[in-house]
Amino acid sequence: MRDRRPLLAATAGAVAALVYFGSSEFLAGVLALTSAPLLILGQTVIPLVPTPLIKAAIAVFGTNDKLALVITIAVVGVVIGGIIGWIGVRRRSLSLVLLAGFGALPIILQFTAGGSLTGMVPAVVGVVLGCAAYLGLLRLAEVDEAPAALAEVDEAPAPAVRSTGAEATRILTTGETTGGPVGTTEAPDVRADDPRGPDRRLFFGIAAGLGAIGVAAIAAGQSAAVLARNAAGAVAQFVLPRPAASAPPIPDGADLEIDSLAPIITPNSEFYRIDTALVPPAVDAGSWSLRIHGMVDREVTVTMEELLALPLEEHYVTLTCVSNEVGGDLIGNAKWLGYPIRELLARAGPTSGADMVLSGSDDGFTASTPLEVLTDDRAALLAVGMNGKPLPRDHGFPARLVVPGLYGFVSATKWVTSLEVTRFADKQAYWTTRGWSTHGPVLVASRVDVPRSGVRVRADGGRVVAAGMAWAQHTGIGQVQVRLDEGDWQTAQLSEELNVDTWRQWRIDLTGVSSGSHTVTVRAIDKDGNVQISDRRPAIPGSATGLHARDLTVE
Ligand SMILES: Nc1nc2c(c(=O)[nH]1)N[C@H]1C(S)=C(S)[C@@H](COP(=O)(O)O)O[C@H]1N2
Ligand SMILES: [Mo]
Repeated sequence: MRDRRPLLAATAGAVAALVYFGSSEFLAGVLALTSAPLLILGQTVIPLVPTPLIKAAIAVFGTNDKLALVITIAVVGVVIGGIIGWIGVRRRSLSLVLLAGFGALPIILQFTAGGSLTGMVPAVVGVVLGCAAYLGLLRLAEVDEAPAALAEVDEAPAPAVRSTGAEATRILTTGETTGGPVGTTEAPDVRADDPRGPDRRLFFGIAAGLGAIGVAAIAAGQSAAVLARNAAGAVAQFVLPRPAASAPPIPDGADLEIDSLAPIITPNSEFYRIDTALVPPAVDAGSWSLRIHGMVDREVTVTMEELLALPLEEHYVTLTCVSNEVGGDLIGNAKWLGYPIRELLARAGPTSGADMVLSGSDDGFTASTPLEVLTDDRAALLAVGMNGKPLPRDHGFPARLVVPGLYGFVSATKWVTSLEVTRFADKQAYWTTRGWSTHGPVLVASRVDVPRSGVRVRADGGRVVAAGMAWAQHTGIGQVQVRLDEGDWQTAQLSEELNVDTWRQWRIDLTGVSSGSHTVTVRAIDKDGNVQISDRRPAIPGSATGLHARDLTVE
């Protein structure tokens, strides 16, 4: 008869991990604590993940990359739980020490990061319940185990131990691929070769039940956390003042209104989100303040009340991420309401020699922005409003920076709390220490939105409409050219410009298009005559280059 104890113990360990995550996530969610273990582990892992892997994850999971990370951590946790459980077949106390140790990891991480005592509650409860589930399940499984059998394994010669190990590895792999409660599939054959089957069935039933409760509790905890954040109501209760200077009205023809073409103004709910925070920080507007310090004549602190009383300005500015791939959608355009950073810096009086402002946020992110860009006449804003609404929490509530002409990673700090006037020679920002450039001017770029990829196009008498977006923030788009296959570059029609800081739409009627496969390629030229770079270059360190092309099949 095969020794089933490694399987049972590994199952108990895996279930213990689910009970641990489930109870702690649930408690953290319900108590609105930010110390949920999955969250803490995720936040710890993010900075350690190599940038290429982050990029790959974003490419695969898009904005669900954070959910993917949380699930990965939970799965790894369950596998570790299984291995620890299996160790417990022969070394019970070691397995308990390991279970408690892994369970306490988030507590230690949270504590070293200055967490509170109450913050420890979810993980401590999780450890206690997880260990209890493990011991309880083992007891249930071993009711019928003959103590002699245990001793036999303990004293087994090396080859026997190895085979036990191999068996457990096989089982863990099975558990991983089926993803579900390991026991449900194993139970029937356990019963077949074991006359004491019913107890085993009870064991697997309870294990599966506990595991399912654990998974449900994780989901409930995460939802409760989201609800609690939204119910905090800070964003809802925040009333934006009327702008002292409104944005000029949107000109006719600013939006060509073509199906599948990105709208000229991106709704807040569809605006791309990029940040290193697993959960957007919950910043209280009432206690928020911005500190301007460093190489300044006098340190200045601005509270929200003071900020809202200042003459705020509205500006359309297009924001892009440096990691945007050629043809990608990490770009959006919004009407921002805020106060010019230039005015705030003038209050503090930057001293000579300073050439950079290191903005910092509530979540530890930093960005290095050239001082001259923040002091010239462009609409670099400390923004509180986005498309007529307070900033959504994901986009930096209650205040963030928006700087025309620079990629977000060197300028658009969300949840901003400090501006340190300094020098590029002295300080480095978050992404710069990870291989990205120090300065991040936006390159002229364009993409094809229409026809959508994979769509068969009906050529209407040989005529096909192509359309897309083009941007060259703070210089402005001068021209967009399109070509069919290897043909000549043709000039596209442009939407009316909102201002030089925003993107524009383009459209073209391609004529004489034969049926079959074709490629539409686009390139933009800015108002200074800079032609979009056609050489393919990866995003690191200063944005991907290359021309966007779309294949289409004409019927
Ligand atoms: N605090 C904070 N601010 C941040 C980031 C971040 O990770 N943390 N990411 C930056 C990057 S890389 C970009 S592209 C923009 C994206 O802003 P959005 O999420 O509002 O689109 O925010 C910037 N501001
Ligand atoms: Mo970015």
